[in-house]
Amino acid sequence: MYFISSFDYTGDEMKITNKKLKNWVQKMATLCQPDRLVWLNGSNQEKRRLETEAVKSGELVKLNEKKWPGSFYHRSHFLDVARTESLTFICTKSQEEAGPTNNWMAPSQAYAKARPYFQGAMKKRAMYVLPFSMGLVNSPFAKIGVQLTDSLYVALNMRIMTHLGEAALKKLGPEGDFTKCLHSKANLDEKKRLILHFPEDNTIWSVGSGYGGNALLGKKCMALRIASFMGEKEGWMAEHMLIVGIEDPKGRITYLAAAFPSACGKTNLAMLIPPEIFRKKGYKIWTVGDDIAWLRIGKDGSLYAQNPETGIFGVVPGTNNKTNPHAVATMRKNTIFTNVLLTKDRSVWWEGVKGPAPQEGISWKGEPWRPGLTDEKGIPILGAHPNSRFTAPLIQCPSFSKHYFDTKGVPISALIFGARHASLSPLVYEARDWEHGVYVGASMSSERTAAQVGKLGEVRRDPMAMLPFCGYNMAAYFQHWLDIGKGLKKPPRIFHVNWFRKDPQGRFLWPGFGENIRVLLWMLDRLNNRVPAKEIPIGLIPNKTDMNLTGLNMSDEQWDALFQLNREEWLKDLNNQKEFFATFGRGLPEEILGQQEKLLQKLK
Ligand code: GTP
Ligand code: SPV
Ligand code: MN
Repeated sequence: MYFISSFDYTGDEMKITNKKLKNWVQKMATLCQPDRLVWLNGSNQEKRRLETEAVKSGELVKLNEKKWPGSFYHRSHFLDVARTESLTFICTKSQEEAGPTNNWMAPSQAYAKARPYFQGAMKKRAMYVLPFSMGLVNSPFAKIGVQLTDSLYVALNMRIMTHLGEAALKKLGPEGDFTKCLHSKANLDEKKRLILHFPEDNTIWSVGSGYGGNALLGKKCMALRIASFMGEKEGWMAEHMLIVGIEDPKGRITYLAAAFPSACGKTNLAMLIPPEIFRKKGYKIWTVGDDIAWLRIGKDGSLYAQNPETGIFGVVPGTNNKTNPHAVATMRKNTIFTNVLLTKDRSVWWEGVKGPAPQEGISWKGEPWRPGLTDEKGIPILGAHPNSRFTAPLIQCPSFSKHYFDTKGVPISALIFGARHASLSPLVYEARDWEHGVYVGASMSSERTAAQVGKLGEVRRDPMAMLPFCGYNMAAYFQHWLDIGKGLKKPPRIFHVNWFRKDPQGRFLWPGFGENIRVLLWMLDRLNNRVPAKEIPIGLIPNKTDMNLTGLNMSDEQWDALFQLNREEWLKDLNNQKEFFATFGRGLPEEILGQQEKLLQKLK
């Protein structure tokens, strides 16, 4: 048996009472052969020690303390800058369980394939043991995970993103079960990279990547893929959704949850600042979550949402004081920046930040950079990678909602699906009822962004923004949505939005960002039956007079351009939907096909 040195632990002695945990750690250490084990307790003292170590090893650069207090810079390997969906697998016993949208491998085959990659992968490295909770530790709905990793960068990110430390261990107790998350960056070889999920074993194995959703296993791997699998069995849902509260002038707060695909505006909507005319009236936005929502039916028959995370792992490019001032404020301190531009004075910069670019710097690729630099084809060389990110504590967000701490979650009045479409979908439309709303979500598509490896801009189907994150067969997932609706006394209304419609010149037709409040307020009016809506084949759209457009100077032509419905384009999309839905075979709920048929009739 491989010898494990005593705990490298500087705080109070941590008691590991859970036998399963001890045995598993021992077994994984035997496989990976680290030279030491470091159990994290989550203390501030420990944080400082790990940061110092990471700076010493070069994993982190300490940023200018005056400009970016408590903050660090990291560059991931230049071939490891986004989630790699083609290397991500759901490893259930039967392929049927994973469904046609997931890559699948049989568990035995997957373990056998990855084991050699982990074999001795942590030689001369530490193995950090990260006990964490997704969800407030004192919530009955929290789920415990333990991640083993050889990356200090990952450990420090997980510390921001999850309830990490002793409290999670205590909650686990001597008998509790946990998601076993094994991670090694190994040698960051793309050819030996695998992100494997074993929902039936409550286990995740990730090897060969050190970045984002591939490596921070509490996030997409556990809180979405594994959690969605658990949710289907236990009667709740794990969704790729922000959670936001809108406070009206009377002080009433209405909560909405919204699913947009990666890099399509969740973080931005979750913390938007209403334009002055709305602020003056007394409207306020409260942020509960920006990426993941766990939803369940409450005792009163309403839908409740909680954010299982503690931090934001947010897109940096394009973030500035005009587009998202609250994100700028959130990242002012205690933040880890990844793959942005590093300047000489140990500050950071990115495309789309306000103000002039620095005269020189080190790009996300680790190469010297200056403004105006182009490649041999004349294409500008970016300082920051389009999927560069900041990791910051959610509590630093000025609009952070104290109701984040409500252990049963916040009551949800409406759900929003959102897409990035240059033309297809209008600015906003409302589904006629829950079943139609489930169809609207199931038939979502969106243009691909830089958040995952693949062709930018390519439209792909992305049901409920969960295509890359659903841990089981999506046909069963659609059924689960329908079933949840039946269990709700008054199901939330469902809307669809598209902030990204473009004019023929390629300019966005809608100003977006803070102005999106106008669309949210129309939704509130709809919820409260204050305004009628106009029925079109795809659903219900606003009358121009029913949306507050004060200060936008919007002409009727502009409004029409935002809502115009191109039947040809929709019929084409319906064909594409049909092909997609056909891949599910007979498992697909008939309601989905029924709704699709209804739409076809209306379009004709
Ligand atoms: P993930 O963290 O990948 O799940 O993404 P997200 O959905 O949280 O996306 P985020 O809010 O970070 O936005 C991604 C990109 O969309 C950024 O470049 C934003 O500037 C841009 N964006 C967000 N909201 C709007 C909007 O209302 N209009 C326009 N035009 N762009 C927006
Ligand atoms: C996304 O891609 O949807 C993200 C970033 O939120 S990652 O954590 O890399 O998945
Ligand atoms: Mn996301």
